[in-house]
Amino acid sequence: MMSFNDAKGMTKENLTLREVLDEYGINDQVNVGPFGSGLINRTWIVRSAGQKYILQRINDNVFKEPGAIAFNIEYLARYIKQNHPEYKFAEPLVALNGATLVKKENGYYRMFVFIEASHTIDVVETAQQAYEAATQFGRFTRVFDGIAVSNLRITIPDFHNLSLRYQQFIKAIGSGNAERKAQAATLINSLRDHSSIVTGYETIKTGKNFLKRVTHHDTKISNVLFDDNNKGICVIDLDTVMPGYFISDVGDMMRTYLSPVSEEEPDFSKIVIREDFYEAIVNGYYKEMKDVLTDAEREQFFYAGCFMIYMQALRFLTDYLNKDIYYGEKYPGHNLTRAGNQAVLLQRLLEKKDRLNFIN
Ligand code: GN1
Ligand code: MG
Repeated sequence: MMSFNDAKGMTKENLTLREVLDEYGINDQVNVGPFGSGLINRTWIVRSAGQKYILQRINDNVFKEPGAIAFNIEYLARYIKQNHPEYKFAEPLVALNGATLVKKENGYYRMFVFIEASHTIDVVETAQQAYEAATQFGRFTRVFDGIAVSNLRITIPDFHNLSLRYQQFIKAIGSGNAERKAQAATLINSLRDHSSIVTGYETIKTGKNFLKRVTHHDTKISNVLFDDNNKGICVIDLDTVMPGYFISDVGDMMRTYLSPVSEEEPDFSKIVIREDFYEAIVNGYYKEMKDVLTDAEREQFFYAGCFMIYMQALRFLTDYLNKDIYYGEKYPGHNLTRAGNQAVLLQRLLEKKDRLNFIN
């Protein structure tokens, strides 16, 4: 935790944070420390005058148009105030200049009031947590069901376009680093062998009852706030909210809740599918969304998991072949391990297809 009470000896980064806080009218004594485990944006917790805030810098290599994020959040906030005022919507604070984004030399910042008596978790330990999270993400899409979804801006073009992710993977095999290609040869072949998941996506999305909805696109457990009784409060991290298919949200829950270990686990023998957690995702999501989804969508519930896990495996492996330009690495071969982990997760899920594909 860094104290910002004396400008002397402060790093350039901390001086910038200090300036950002000034733009929100926070000039008191503050303490600032790093927060959370996201891979893309930087996040800090700020303590000032008995109040806690979350401060974030948006990665504008990834989000090339941060204004689109602000537009979407403000658009959604207006809709929710009119139509579901009871819904807890995690809105950013308005800075003194009237905007929800503060631009500095090194990027865009925004800030939230920290919701008291809330916490996040990094690993799903109980089926009940999976149920709570699935309810929250289902509710999020449901409360926006009446909105003109095409008015939302695209914050990352082709973010969950599996066809494009597959093409990028094939391209990386062609142009990527030779040594890394050799290292990854087995995994490359195994992912190529599953390309029918891409064909599946191309077929289902052309169906007229497969709809674009307000989609979160990052439904990992750390994006749900829980209260002290471990009930879900709301969802956070709304940067990737844009029009999308429900398979993105349900699939990313399967990707991140079904196994007791995350994408970071190098011991793949620990990757297993917890069937009761699958059921919890179904029950939580359907509590909110069962009557909203069309028959055509409900038929793809199981496919959602394959879609997202496969896409994440492709993205990690593509990044490994491209020398970690997107995700970075904390140790040599990190993205290869992550990709291998996701490929095993996909395999484990597919093995359970007959047992899990029971709901519609
Ligand atoms: C990134 O930044 P973070 O951790 O919320 C990524 C997701 C991936 C995830 C994998 C904008 O999310 O799509 O699923 O890493 N977000 C972006 O951990 O690329
Ligand atoms: Mg995110």
